[in-house]
Amino acid sequence: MSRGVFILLEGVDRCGKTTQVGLLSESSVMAPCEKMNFPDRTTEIGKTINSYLKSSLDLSDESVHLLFSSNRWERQPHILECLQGGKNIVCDRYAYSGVAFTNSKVDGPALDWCKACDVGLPRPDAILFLDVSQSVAETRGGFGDERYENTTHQTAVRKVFETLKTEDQAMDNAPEWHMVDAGRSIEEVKKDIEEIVKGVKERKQDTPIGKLWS
Ligand code: Z5A
Repeated sequence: MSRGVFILLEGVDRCGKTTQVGLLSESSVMAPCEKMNFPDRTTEIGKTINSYLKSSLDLSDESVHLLFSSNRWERQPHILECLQGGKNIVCDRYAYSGVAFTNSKVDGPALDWCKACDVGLPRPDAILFLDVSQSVAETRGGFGDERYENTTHQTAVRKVFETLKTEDQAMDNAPEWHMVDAGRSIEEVKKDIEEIVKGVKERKQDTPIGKLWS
């Protein structure tokens, strides 16, 4: 039996990740499929992260970064269990958001420090980066409700994502990166994503599960 594949959707705020993760998880291309998202606000750690994002709790940049990372490590056994059992995973944000949102802060922790906490997590097979201009993202529902949802920070976040892509592309064992134009209609973006995922499955489902950034 082939293992499951691990598809990660990343991007700036309001790029449409949640919408497309939902659609992809219901598509026959990904069946059988488990849908995940980070932060997972349902756990005790996730509840603390939620308070931080809603600005009802203040934490140092390092402290909250470690909580975001820990929130992924607490799901590591389940991720491995799914993949080993032949279940595909589609995930809304992961360690890439973790590094991008922390390292982009003014005087934020160094890139290597940010990455170190997530080294060894299950490695996604592919990152589909939903690319949408900042001006379009800000016209979409709900922008500005939470911490980090401001133009200056989101612009800095984009630059770190670009750096992470460049670093991954220089590594032998890294996820495939695919840039998806997310400024189009929901249906057009969905079709593109499904085509990409078909190819990823063919290339990856008979390879070993990798470890992130190692
Ligand atoms: N964060 C962090 O700091 N460290 C970490 O380790 C991790 C995360 C994992 C919360 O993340 C914050 O946590 C986030 C990063 C930080 N901060 N910011 N910014 P989250 O994932 O829980 O929440 P979010 O980033 O704010 O995601 P979102 O609001 O769910 O946005 P989205 O998933 O990209 O978009 P959406 O919900 O699918 O769509 C937004 C709206 O646009 C909605 O009304 C849709 O109907 C509409 N939409 C979607 N697609 C389209 C298209 N194609 N056309 C037109 N309209 C569309």
